[in-house]
Amino acid sequence: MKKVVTYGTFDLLHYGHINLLRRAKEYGDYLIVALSTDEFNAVKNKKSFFSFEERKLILESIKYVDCIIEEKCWEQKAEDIVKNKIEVLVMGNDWEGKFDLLKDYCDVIYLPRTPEISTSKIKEDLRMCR
Ligand code: C2G
Repeated sequence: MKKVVTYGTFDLLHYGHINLLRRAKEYGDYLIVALSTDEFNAVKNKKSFFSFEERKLILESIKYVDCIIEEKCWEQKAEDIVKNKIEVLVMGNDWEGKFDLLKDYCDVIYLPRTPEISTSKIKEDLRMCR
C-alpha cells in the first residue's frame, strides 16, 4: 500500500482543499492528512473558525481521506514519514521548496494551488456581506 501524506489546517473546507486532497490521493492508495491542532495553528498565526475536532469530523467525511493524525509542530514531518512508511508528501505550491529536505525520506510533490479561493478570502467576503 502506497501511503501519501499532506499537512494543513483545512479550515472552512472548500473546493481548493478538495482539489488538493483528490490530487494527493492519486499519488498512492492511502492518504493521511496531518491536521494542524488549534495549538499549532496559533504557532502558524492562524485562528481557525472550526476547532480541531470539528475540522477532523469534516475531513473524515471526505472520500479521499483515509486517516487523520495531529500536526503539532513543524518538525514532526520526518518522523511521521518514517513511522508511517509514507512514500509521498504532497503540498500546494505555496509551499514550493519548503519541504525539499524531506526528499531524503520520500517523494515531495508541490501541486498548483486552486486559484481564487482561500479560507481567508471566504472570511473576508463574508465580512463584506454584513
Ligand atoms: N490549498 C490549495 N489551494 C487553495 C487553498 C489551499 O491547493 N486555494 C492547499 C494548500 O496549498 C495546502 C492545503 O491546501 O497544501 C491546506 O491549506 P491550509 O489549510 O491553508 O494549510 P496551511 O496553513 O498551508 O498548512 O506544515 C504545513 C502546514 O500545516 C500547511
